[in-house]
Amino acid sequence: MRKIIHVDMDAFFASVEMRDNPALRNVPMAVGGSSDRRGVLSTANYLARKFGVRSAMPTATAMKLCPQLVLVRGNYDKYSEASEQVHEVFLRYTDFVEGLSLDEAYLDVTSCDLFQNSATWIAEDIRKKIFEKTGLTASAGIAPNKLIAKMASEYNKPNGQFTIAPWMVDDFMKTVPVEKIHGIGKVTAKYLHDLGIKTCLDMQRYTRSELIHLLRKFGDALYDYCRGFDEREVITEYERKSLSNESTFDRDISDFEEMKSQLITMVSDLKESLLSYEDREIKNLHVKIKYHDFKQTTIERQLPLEEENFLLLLEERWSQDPRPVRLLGVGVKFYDEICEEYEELQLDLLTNDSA
Ligand code: TTP
Ligand code: MG
Repeated sequence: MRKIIHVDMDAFFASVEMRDNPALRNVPMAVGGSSDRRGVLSTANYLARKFGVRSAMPTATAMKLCPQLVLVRGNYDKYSEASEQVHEVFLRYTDFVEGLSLDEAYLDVTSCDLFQNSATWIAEDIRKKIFEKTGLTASAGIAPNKLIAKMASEYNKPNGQFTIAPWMVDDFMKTVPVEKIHGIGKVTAKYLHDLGIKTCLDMQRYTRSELIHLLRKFGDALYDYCRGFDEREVITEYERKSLSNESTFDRDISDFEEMKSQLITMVSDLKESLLSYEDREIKNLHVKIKYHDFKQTTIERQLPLEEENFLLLLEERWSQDPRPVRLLGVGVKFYDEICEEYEELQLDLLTNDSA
């Protein structure tokens, strides 16, 4: 049985701004683009959320809900710096850290021998150390797997944590609405609701093959997920979804032969890096071209990992727009079965919806 902690920073972008400007601390505020330029919000502090203000909401809508809302322009460098500091804290506890976004990560602390291996205490300590280092609060979910840990981190937000021990999983899952399962977006949720599947308990009444019939490969995963069963490992940075190699040239290159020879060197470096990923199946190859005017284009295709295939992609794309090039990139995407199937499914459902 694993011990997984999901950590999620509270109102992340907004909290960074509040930390750095005391005048923002006791007012409803949000980070985002202004309403006259059709901006949307990245996030809002908890005071603003009381008015119904939310992430991804058009700023104009938010201003109607909360006219006194103070709007702050984002400062991505600051968020990124805070994110790095938080990541450094994680690495004091375990090497098995999977960052999901700037403010969110899974940690596998199964083998962490601090605090008598109590994941609950470890999480308390992580949150304390994050606060000491960054002045920001985080919430955490502690559970036997990623699926449940992510749900649990929302329970006592902000600045709280919640543990779901293995013996609590069965009862807990029965009450969970299906849209809380990671990967079930709005479209799939509506599809399931229309079938009368609202909670995980509703879903548990379906057999594995029925769910596969309804939702293909994702249905197979859901059969397990709705029972709180999730074997996915914490995937470290090292085991990511793609690997690429790119270089910006000292001067723009217009000669195709020169581009080819640069590309050959880059492919050989890429192949060398790929030796550490031998167990991953490659889904496709891509070539990226950035022109002298910074316009860029990427071409990707399912082809065997051969130098000549990268050259083929380069030739095909560059010949469509043969201008001087300032950067070339080559890379591969790894196959991630469940995600792939899920993307296809979302598309299908969307298409069916509009039909
Ligand atoms: P979230 O963790 O979803 O939100 P949050 O940290 O602001 O609030 P919560 O306390 O509920 O976790 O996202 C993290 C950051 O990512 C958020 O601060 C801003 C950014 N973000 C966007 O820019 N656009 C979006 O639509 C969302 C959801 C987040
Ligand atoms: Mg957050």
